[in-house]
Amino acid sequence: MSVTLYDVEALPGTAAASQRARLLVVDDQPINIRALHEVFSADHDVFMATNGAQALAFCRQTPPDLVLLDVVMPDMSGLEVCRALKADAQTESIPVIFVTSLDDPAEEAACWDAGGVDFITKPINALTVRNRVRAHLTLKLQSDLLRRMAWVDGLTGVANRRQFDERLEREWQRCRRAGQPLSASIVDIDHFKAYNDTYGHLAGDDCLRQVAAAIEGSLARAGDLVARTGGEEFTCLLPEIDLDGALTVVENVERAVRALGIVHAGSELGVVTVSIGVASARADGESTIAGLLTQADNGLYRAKRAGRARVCA
Ligand code: GH3
Ligand code: MG
Ligand code: MG
Ligand code: MG
Repeated sequence: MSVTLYDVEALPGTAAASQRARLLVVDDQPINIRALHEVFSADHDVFMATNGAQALAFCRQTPPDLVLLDVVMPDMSGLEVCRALKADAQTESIPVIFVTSLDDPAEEAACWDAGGVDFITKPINALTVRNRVRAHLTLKLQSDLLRRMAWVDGLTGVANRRQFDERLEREWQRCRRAGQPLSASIVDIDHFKAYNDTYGHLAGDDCLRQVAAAIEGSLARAGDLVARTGGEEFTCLLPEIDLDGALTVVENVERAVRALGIVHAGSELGVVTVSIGVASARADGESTIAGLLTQADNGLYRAKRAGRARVCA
């Protein structure tokens, strides 16, 4: 059996471990920060924080690729900082290496328990710390890459079916708890088989990318999601919005795709268009996720029947 290892450096958009990474050094003693800065500044962008609050704020705003974290600090210990990073979905995947002068086994155990990936003692040995950091950066980049391959549609860059299913379940539960509606819409490119037949499969792929970007660009709110859920079919998830609101959003989607002006001789309007079905539900005892999607699909069917390039609820 042969195993294919993906070459991280060969993949577009992926920073390799040999490329500059963003490291955050957290220590209350400037002299310790300086020592690590000296080790890494030639190869990486080194950022500094002298207390826990600063470190957490930095990680939430602009997550670094790795954190080198002191344990003993006056206001908030490194252990607390690490636990806070691991408890937040936004920062949990940032690897934390503890750098400490503590050499007590119980203290070391506490660092591992807090979620650190490594433990380095001071005074630091430049060769050791450089290679440990390199190893953890490589692991981090590889796991980021795997996550991206598992969750993102390779052709268009929007979410894939797996991410969509996972988010749908989560949003359904969240909207149910909040007593909020959840809307969904299915967007299907009109006469796309004819487009491929006339302009070729490569042009078809390019069209899919443009349509995906147009849909994504029309969804304004941070919680909205578009996923490629079929060959030339996209599903939008619109949390906390009722049918009227969802109709407004997807009418914009329909117009945005048409406005791309992608010539399509075999289409009613002479350009690539989409048909959209939309539905909304309250996640209470009566309704189900499957019911919501079936309703959206019925709307899509009606939009096709009514002449395409339109939205139907
Ligand atoms: P309708 O207006 O009724 O939706 O007609 P349609 O031709 O769009 O629908 P149909 O389901 O008959 O054809 C879908 C086409 O989408 C067929 C298939 O070749 C094409 N397609 C699916 N996935 C891809 C892809 O990844 N790239 C390209 N270029 N074409 C794709
Ligand atoms: Mg300290
Ligand atoms: Mg289709
Ligand atoms: Mg179609």
